[in-house]
Amino acid sequence: MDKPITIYGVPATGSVPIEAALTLLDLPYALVEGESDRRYDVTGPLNPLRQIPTLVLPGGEVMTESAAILIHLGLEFPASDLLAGNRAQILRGLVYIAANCYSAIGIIDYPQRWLGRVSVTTTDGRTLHGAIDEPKGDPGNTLSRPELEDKFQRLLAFSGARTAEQGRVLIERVWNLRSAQSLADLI
Ligand SMILES: N[C@@H](CCC(=O)N[C@@H](CS)C(=O)NCC(=O)O)C(=O)O
Repeated sequence: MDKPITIYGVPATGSVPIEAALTLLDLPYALVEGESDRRYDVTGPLNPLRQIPTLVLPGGEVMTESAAILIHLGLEFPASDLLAGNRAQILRGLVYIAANCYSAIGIIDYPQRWLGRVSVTTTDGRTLHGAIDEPKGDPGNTLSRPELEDKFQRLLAFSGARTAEQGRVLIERVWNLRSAQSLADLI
Protein backbone atom coordinates (compact mmCIF):
# COMPACT_ATOMS: atom_id res chain seq x y z
CA MET A 1 0.00 0.00 0.00
CA ASP A 2 1.80 3.13 -1.18
CA LYS A 3 -0.42 5.87 0.23
CA PRO A 4 -1.00 5.68 3.98
CA ILE A 5 -4.44 5.28 5.48
CA THR A 6 -5.64 8.48 7.13
CA ILE A 7 -7.28 8.09 10.53
CA TYR A 8 -9.26 10.93 12.02
CA GLY A 9 -8.75 10.30 15.67
CA VAL A 10 -6.54 11.04 18.60
CA PRO A 11 -4.47 8.95 21.03
CA ALA A 12 -6.44 7.36 23.88
CA THR A 13 -9.83 7.54 22.16
CA GLY A 14 -11.93 5.29 19.93
CA SER A 15 -9.31 5.43 17.20
CA VAL A 16 -6.90 3.30 19.29
CA PRO A 17 -8.19 -0.17 18.30
CA ILE A 18 -7.85 0.80 14.65
CA GLU A 19 -4.35 2.16 15.20
CA ALA A 20 -3.46 -1.05 17.05
CA ALA A 21 -4.76 -3.21 14.18
CA LEU A 22 -2.86 -1.17 11.58
CA THR A 23 0.29 -1.39 13.69
CA LEU A 24 -0.09 -5.17 13.93
CA LEU A 25 -0.54 -5.28 10.16
CA ASP A 26 2.47 -3.05 9.65
CA LEU A 27 0.37 -0.70 7.53
CA PRO A 28 1.37 2.97 7.46
CA TYR A 29 -1.21 5.46 8.66
CA ALA A 30 -1.41 9.17 9.27
CA LEU A 31 -3.29 10.32 12.34
CA VAL A 32 -5.27 13.52 11.92
CA GLU A 33 -6.31 15.34 15.06
CA GLY A 34 -9.96 14.47 15.36
CA GLU A 35 -10.71 15.64 18.86
CA SER A 36 -9.76 19.26 18.74
CA ASP A 37 -12.27 22.10 18.95
CA ARG A 38 -12.55 21.73 15.21
CA ARG A 39 -13.28 18.02 15.38
CA TYR A 40 -16.77 18.23 13.93
CA ASP A 41 -15.65 20.55 11.15
CA VAL A 42 -12.84 18.17 10.28
CA THR A 43 -14.85 14.93 10.31
CA GLY A 44 -18.13 16.45 9.09
CA PRO A 45 -17.41 16.39 5.36
CA LEU A 46 -16.42 12.70 5.59
CA ASN A 47 -18.74 11.14 8.15
CA PRO A 48 -22.41 12.09 8.53
CA LEU A 49 -22.19 11.30 12.26
CA ARG A 50 -19.03 13.44 12.53
CA GLN A 51 -17.41 10.87 14.81
CA ILE A 52 -13.98 9.35 15.16
CA PRO A 53 -12.58 6.99 14.06
CA THR A 54 -13.13 8.04 10.49
CA LEU A 55 -10.76 6.56 7.94
CA VAL A 56 -9.79 7.53 4.43
CA LEU A 57 -8.43 4.44 2.69
CA PRO A 58 -5.51 4.70 0.27
CA GLY A 59 -7.88 4.83 -2.72
CA GLY A 60 -9.78 7.77 -1.20
CA GLU A 61 -12.75 5.75 0.03
CA VAL A 62 -14.12 6.77 3.43
CA MET A 63 -14.71 4.10 6.06
CA THR A 64 -16.34 4.51 9.46
CA GLU A 65 -17.66 2.18 12.20
CA SER A 66 -14.94 0.57 14.27
CA ALA A 67 -16.29 -2.98 14.07
CA ALA A 68 -16.67 -2.77 10.27
CA ILE A 69 -13.15 -1.36 9.91
CA LEU A 70 -11.63 -4.16 12.00
CA ILE A 71 -13.59 -6.83 10.11
CA HIS A 72 -12.58 -5.25 6.80
CA LEU A 73 -8.90 -5.32 7.79
CA GLY A 74 -9.18 -8.93 8.98
CA LEU A 75 -10.74 -10.02 5.69
CA GLU A 76 -8.36 -7.98 3.50
CA PHE A 77 -5.31 -9.33 5.32
CA PRO A 78 -6.14 -12.92 6.33
CA ALA A 79 -2.51 -13.66 7.14
CA SER A 80 -2.73 -11.13 9.96
CA ASP A 81 -4.91 -13.52 11.97
CA LEU A 82 -7.03 -10.55 13.09
CA LEU A 83 -10.14 -12.69 12.70
CA ALA A 84 -8.47 -15.99 13.56
CA GLY A 85 -10.31 -18.26 15.97
CA ASN A 86 -14.01 -18.76 16.45
CA ARG A 87 -15.24 -16.42 13.69
CA ALA A 88 -18.85 -16.42 14.85
CA GLN A 89 -17.92 -15.37 18.37
CA ILE A 90 -15.36 -12.80 17.18
CA LEU A 91 -17.97 -11.10 14.99
CA ARG A 92 -20.54 -11.35 17.75
CA GLY A 93 -18.15 -9.67 20.21
CA LEU A 94 -17.28 -6.86 17.81
CA VAL A 95 -20.89 -6.06 16.98
CA TYR A 96 -21.92 -6.48 20.62
CA ILE A 97 -19.48 -3.82 21.77
CA ALA A 98 -20.26 -1.39 18.95
CA ALA A 99 -24.04 -1.79 19.12
CA ASN A 100 -24.60 -2.07 22.86
CA CYS A 101 -21.68 -0.41 24.63
CA TYR A 102 -20.11 2.13 22.30
CA SER A 103 -23.36 3.76 21.23
CA ALA A 104 -24.66 4.00 24.80
CA ILE A 105 -21.38 5.37 26.15
CA GLY A 106 -21.22 7.84 23.27
CA ILE A 107 -24.52 9.33 24.32
CA ILE A 108 -23.37 9.69 27.93
CA ASP A 109 -20.00 11.12 26.86
CA TYR A 110 -21.39 13.80 24.57
CA PRO A 111 -24.54 15.13 26.26
CA GLN A 112 -24.04 18.51 24.62
CA ARG A 113 -24.83 16.78 21.37
CA TRP A 114 -27.08 13.82 22.09
CA LEU A 115 -29.09 14.76 25.16
CA GLY A 116 -28.99 17.00 28.18
CA ARG A 117 -31.33 19.60 26.67
CA VAL A 118 -34.85 20.12 27.88
CA SER A 119 -37.42 22.83 27.16
CA VAL A 120 -40.70 23.03 29.03
CA THR A 121 -43.60 25.33 28.19
CA THR A 122 -45.69 26.08 31.24
CA THR A 123 -49.46 26.54 31.23
CA ASP A 124 -48.98 30.27 31.76
CA GLY A 125 -46.98 30.42 28.53
CA ARG A 126 -43.41 30.62 29.82
CA THR A 127 -40.69 28.48 28.24
CA LEU A 128 -38.03 27.15 30.56
CA HIS A 129 -34.78 25.67 29.33
CA GLY A 130 -32.26 23.41 31.06
CA ALA A 131 -29.02 22.06 29.67
CA ILE A 132 -26.04 20.02 30.75
CA ASP A 133 -22.86 20.18 28.70
CA GLU A 134 -20.56 18.11 30.86
CA PRO A 135 -21.71 14.65 31.82
CA LYS A 136 -21.70 13.62 35.46
CA GLY A 137 -18.36 12.04 36.23
CA ASP A 138 -16.35 14.15 33.79
CA PRO A 139 -13.54 16.33 35.18
CA GLY A 140 -15.73 19.45 35.10
CA ASN A 141 -18.69 17.73 36.74
CA THR A 142 -17.24 15.23 39.17
CA LEU A 143 -19.11 12.91 41.49
CA SER A 144 -18.93 13.71 45.18
CA ARG A 145 -17.90 10.96 47.58
CA PRO A 146 -21.50 10.22 48.65
CA GLU A 147 -22.51 10.07 44.97
CA LEU A 148 -19.66 7.66 44.25
CA GLU A 149 -20.68 5.47 47.17
CA ASP A 150 -24.30 5.51 46.09
CA LYS A 151 -23.39 4.58 42.53
CA PHE A 152 -21.12 1.76 43.71
CA GLN A 153 -23.88 0.37 45.93
CA ARG A 154 -26.45 0.59 43.13
CA LEU A 155 -24.10 -1.27 40.75
CA LEU A 156 -23.47 -3.92 43.41
CA ALA A 157 -27.21 -4.35 43.97
CA PHE A 158 -27.82 -4.60 40.23
CA SER A 159 -25.07 -7.16 39.62
CA GLY A 160 -25.55 -9.04 42.88
CA ALA A 161 -21.75 -9.21 43.18
CA ARG A 162 -21.73 -8.25 46.90
CA THR A 163 -24.24 -7.43 49.59
CA ALA A 164 -24.75 -3.82 50.63
CA GLU A 165 -22.89 -4.52 53.88
CA GLN A 166 -19.91 -6.03 52.01
CA GLY A 167 -20.03 -2.99 49.75
CA ARG A 168 -19.93 -0.68 52.75
CA VAL A 169 -16.81 -2.49 54.06
CA LEU A 170 -15.14 -2.21 50.65
CA ILE A 171 -15.94 1.51 50.44
CA GLU A 172 -14.45 2.04 53.89
CA ARG A 173 -11.27 0.22 52.88
CA VAL A 174 -10.93 2.24 49.69
CA TRP A 175 -11.36 5.57 51.47
CA ASN A 176 -8.64 4.48 53.91
CA LEU A 177 -6.32 3.12 51.26
CA ARG A 178 -3.54 5.50 52.21
CA SER A 179 -3.09 3.85 55.58
CA ALA A 180 -3.55 0.26 54.34
CA GLN A 181 -0.65 -2.11 55.00
CA SER A 182 -1.68 -4.51 52.25
CA LEU A 183 -4.12 -4.61 49.32
CA ALA A 184 -4.94 -8.29 49.89
CA ASP A 185 -8.28 -7.52 51.55
CA LEU A 186 -9.53 -5.69 48.48
CA ILE A 187 -9.22 -8.63 46.15
N1 LIG B 1 -20.37 3.80 15.77
C1 LIG B 1 -19.06 4.41 15.87
C2 LIG B 1 -18.99 5.23 17.14
C3 LIG B 1 -17.81 6.16 17.19
C4 LIG B 1 -17.88 7.12 18.35
O1 LIG B 1 -18.84 7.14 19.13
N2 LIG B 1 -16.80 7.95 18.48
C5 LIG B 1 -16.78 8.95 19.51
C6 LIG B 1 -15.35 9.14 20.07
S1 LIG B 1 -14.64 7.69 20.77
C7 LIG B 1 -17.16 10.28 18.92
O2 LIG B 1 -16.54 10.75 17.98
N3 LIG B 1 -18.18 10.91 19.48
C8 LIG B 1 -18.54 12.27 19.18
C9 LIG B 1 -20.00 12.45 19.05
O3 LIG B 1 -20.75 11.47 18.95
O4 LIG B 1 -20.41 13.62 19.04
C10 LIG B 1 -17.98 3.34 15.83
O5 LIG B 1 -18.28 2.20 16.23
O6 LIG B 1 -16.84 3.60 15.41
